[in-house]
Amino acid sequence: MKNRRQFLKLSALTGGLLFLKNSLLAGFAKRPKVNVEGGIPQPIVLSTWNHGIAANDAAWTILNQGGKALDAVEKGVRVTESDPENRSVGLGGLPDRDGHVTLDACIMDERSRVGSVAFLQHIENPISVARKVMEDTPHVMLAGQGALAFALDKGFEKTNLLTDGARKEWEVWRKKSNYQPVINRENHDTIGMIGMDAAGNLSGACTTSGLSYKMHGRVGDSPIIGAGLFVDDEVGAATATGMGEAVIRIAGSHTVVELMRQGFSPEDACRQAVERIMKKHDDLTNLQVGFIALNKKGEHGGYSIYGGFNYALRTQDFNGMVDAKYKKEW
Ligand code: SD4
Repeated sequence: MKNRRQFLKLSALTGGLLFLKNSLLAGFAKRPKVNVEGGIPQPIVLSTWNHGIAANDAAWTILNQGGKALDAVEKGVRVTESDPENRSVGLGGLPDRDGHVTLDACIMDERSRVGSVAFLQHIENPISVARKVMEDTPHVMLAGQGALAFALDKGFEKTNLLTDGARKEWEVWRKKSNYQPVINRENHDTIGMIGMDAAGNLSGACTTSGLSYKMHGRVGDSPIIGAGLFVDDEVGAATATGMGEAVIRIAGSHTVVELMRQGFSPEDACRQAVERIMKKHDDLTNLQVGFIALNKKGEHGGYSIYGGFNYALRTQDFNGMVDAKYKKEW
């Protein structure tokens, strides 16, 4: 008993020192640091859909070694971006209606630094370009040709992102379609990843090839800070998947974080954002939207309009999928 008390005291002391160091380092001396397990931050990472398992593995390798959440989320989602079998992110993503693969991505850290790229072509890992925008420019967002020129200038390689598989699917669509882009109901969507590191810092990343067969030039929620992703290190982090147009209309991820600030649990915050979207749409046919969220205590949750949405979770004790709650059956 005595030993346990000593251990707890020591843990509290170590946690306190860590807290002080990080606060000073980040320049936010008054920022509250609330974490699980006796005041010691516990790393955690969660990401949308089944492909999040492999992405979380990469992120976990960093978090488990005491690395930064920012590095973890970037490295994590790169796995999905580089997976040619994934039809809605990076390489192998389905193209727009004219056959061009165009990518959107953004990243945000515990100091509310942000970087984003939209309508970017020919670059396999847009999330890393977004990070470069954040770190190497005075701007937040680069789009289209300018984003591509910036990426090439930074040494990213020009790549053909339209794989044979994706091209064949697009050709089939083109033959039978009257231009009706429909959100993918299967478990292979945009990846949004949010995580907390051992210093208790939160970061997030979101990356996608967007709505398949969209109009050329269309940009969704995923590169828009506050819509596809939002992190406030005082409160929590959230990210979105599904129909970006609907997410943007309520500034979805920012809404989820603000609801957590008001005291709602991550799941309740996601549910309220989903309900707000539902209220603003008369026709919910094919309108799938899902959010996941994480707060500073390490609590997490997800919620979607339609069932079938899940998220991959990795902590010290758990590595697997969690089914999100939802409003409706397909
Ligand atoms: C978008 N939210 O571009 C993304 C796409 C997505 O499942 O999540 N698809 O609207």
